[in-house]
Amino acid sequence: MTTCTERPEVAHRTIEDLDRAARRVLATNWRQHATVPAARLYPHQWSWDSAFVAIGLRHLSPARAQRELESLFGAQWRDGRVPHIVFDPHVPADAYFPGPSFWRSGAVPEAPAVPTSGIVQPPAHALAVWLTYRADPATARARGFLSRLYPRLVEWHRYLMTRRDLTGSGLMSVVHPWESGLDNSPAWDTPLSRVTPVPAGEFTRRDLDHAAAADRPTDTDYGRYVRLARDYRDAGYADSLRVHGFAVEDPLCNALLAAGEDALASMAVELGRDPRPHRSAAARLTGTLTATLYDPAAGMFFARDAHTGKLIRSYSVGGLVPLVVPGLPVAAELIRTALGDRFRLRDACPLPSYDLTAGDHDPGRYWRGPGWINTSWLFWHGLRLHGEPSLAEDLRQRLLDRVRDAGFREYLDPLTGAGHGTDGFSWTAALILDLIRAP
Ligand code: 2M8
Repeated sequence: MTTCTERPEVAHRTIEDLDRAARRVLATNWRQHATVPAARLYPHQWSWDSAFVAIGLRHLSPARAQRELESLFGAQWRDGRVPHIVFDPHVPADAYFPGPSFWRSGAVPEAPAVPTSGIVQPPAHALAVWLTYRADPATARARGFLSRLYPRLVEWHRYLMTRRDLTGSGLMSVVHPWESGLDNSPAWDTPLSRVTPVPAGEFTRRDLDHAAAADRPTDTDYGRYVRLARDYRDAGYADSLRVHGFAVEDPLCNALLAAGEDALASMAVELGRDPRPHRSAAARLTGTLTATLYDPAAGMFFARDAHTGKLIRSYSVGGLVPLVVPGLPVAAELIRTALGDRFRLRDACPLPSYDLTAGDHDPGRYWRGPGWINTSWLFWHGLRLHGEPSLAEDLRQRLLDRVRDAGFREYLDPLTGAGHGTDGFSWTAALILDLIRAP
């Protein structure tokens, strides 16, 4: 039986009510040194969630935002990877699946003492570190925030740009749908269809104790997720196309990497170091991303299957996220696509995770249709970056209205605004705090 224990709060009447309630969510989800995405569904620290949380927290407590990122990078592996989950040893072992006993990071020489997963998530961290630093440079300097985080970010990006360049194209690959952040996106259906699912009886899902089954991935999806993670683990987390049944060059991750190199250039200047290697990495990534994953006829970025070399022509919100890249040569085309029928930027809100016109668009099921605040925030950031202040302001207002009505849900029906997934979701609260304070 499915029980939904994390229910929506009442609608918030004013912006002040919304602000207060968002702070409450972040206070409830804070665990001494980091924020969990949601108290019951996700009771550990997640990688890109912490980046978004810091972007909001920097307005409440710059020092706490810095600690959020420092604690994540405290669990960085010696090979440079930043794990997608840092497990809290005080949380019962069966609170989340797959937990530490599945990933067995303790058996890997490169892993830290604290138990972690062995996969990664989208590299939103350099952008978050830079925004967090900028919120209060004096406190950051006093705490040595940038000088400690900068070399760790450099190692993180080096891991992605070298060990994860599985095809030699100059782009990084994700090797598990969980690494993409957009777990059950329809864009992954074709490459995933080659993966044999582990039978459902061989593992116990915990997510369905806290969220409706109709809002979550299916058992078959989970069977494939388990197979891929198990294969990677059993290969000692080695990065080679031979190990990975699933590998895609994804526009969202590569765009965040390019934007992150741009942020690293600014950090280097601040620290009196040479920004040029970061500027050239950003330019190279932007060029390769556009030359390889952009389809001019569609006005859209698509992921590329690393095994077949073919573009996956599925309209996922991940294909709009390259708008975060400074100097993106196809920004105007991408905005036009967002304004069209597939994403309806002017009235659907949050930005749908998947093509509204597709026959298999599902407005309530996770990354197969609902709108999410983080990808909408990234697009909003990109609109401001590319000289579209009025579209950005319109999106910001509608995001605030939606969350005022639905509460801090994980994702929302982009047409009706109905909330789905867990309530009390950290990045929804954090990014709303940031949107409220947008200059
Ligand atoms: C979701 O993914 C986790 C696995 O990492 C899960 O379903 O258990 C995704 O929405 C992901 O993007 C997010 O970081 C994570 C925690 O909020 O939940």
